[in-house]
Amino acid sequence: MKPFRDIPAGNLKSYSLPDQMASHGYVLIRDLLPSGDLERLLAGIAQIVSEAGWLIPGHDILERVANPSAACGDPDPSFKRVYEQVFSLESFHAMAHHPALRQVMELLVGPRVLVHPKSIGRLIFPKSERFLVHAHQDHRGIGGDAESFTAWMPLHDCPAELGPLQILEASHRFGLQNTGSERGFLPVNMARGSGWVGGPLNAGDVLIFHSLTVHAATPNVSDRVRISLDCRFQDYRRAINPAALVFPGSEAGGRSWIKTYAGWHSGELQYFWKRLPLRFEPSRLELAELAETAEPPEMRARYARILSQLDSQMPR
Ligand SMILES: O=C(O)CCC(=O)C(=O)O
Repeated sequence: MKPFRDIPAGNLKSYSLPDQMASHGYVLIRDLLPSGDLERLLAGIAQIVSEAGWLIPGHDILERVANPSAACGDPDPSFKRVYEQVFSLESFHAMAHHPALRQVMELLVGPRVLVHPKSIGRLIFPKSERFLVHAHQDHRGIGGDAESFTAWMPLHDCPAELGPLQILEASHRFGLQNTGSERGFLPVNMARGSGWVGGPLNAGDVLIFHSLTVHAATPNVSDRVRISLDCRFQDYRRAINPAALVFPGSEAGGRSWIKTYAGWHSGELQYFWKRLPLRFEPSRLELAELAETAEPPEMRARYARILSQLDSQMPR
């Protein structure tokens, strides 16, 4: 496989990120995030997974040596219980707002940056094929305007054996590609693009890709849990899917922003998107219609949840 093209963070000014993105569907910026900031978040997450029994005792928890008998992943209930704790960390959400990342996003989308508030933490057990994220395009799940971007960052060095992400270069030029499967994954050999690129991604590196760029995780064949974050960004004048701001899968009593924020020290990053003039796609009117007409019935219930959470969060 061809190695990633990369840009050293110190040399950003020599490149046009929009041009690089338009040509290749991704940009990899090396050494963008300071190791101390990543390590603080890694320590917080490692503490949670260690207390859950996911790590072999007797090692430095930052080394994340996995306890194979605890192996789990989404949607296992044992995984979800631990993930809720990670998702509630103030430092977890703060990473998407890191000034270095914001600066790069401004170079890419302009000054009106919208950070999608639901960053995703990947806690990937080794040798657990069933949790491998296969080839897909984020736009299929994220919706809204296709001109949105994912930033993927490991919180520790991620050599090939830990299962870093790989990218199908220039695949964003082919629009939404046929998946042929319910789960939205693309058969690797049929996905269109100009060849897969990959390689080690280290702490501090940030891999940013277009919402239509095909990408896939590689298997974690090490003995350690891989911990990474993926965060999404766009220009806030472009449409956003309201599902990105609420918890469409959560029935009453499930995950909520109130619960997420319960232990936070600062209000600065809470509900930050309410201050922005957002345009929703689907609109509230369309959501109301979808809540009546969408098929199957579970989708109607989902749209109804999105609308009711949106209305209580951002009354009209
Ligand atoms: O980190 C992973 O395993 C998958 C990440 C991914 O698919 C994404 O960031 O969209």
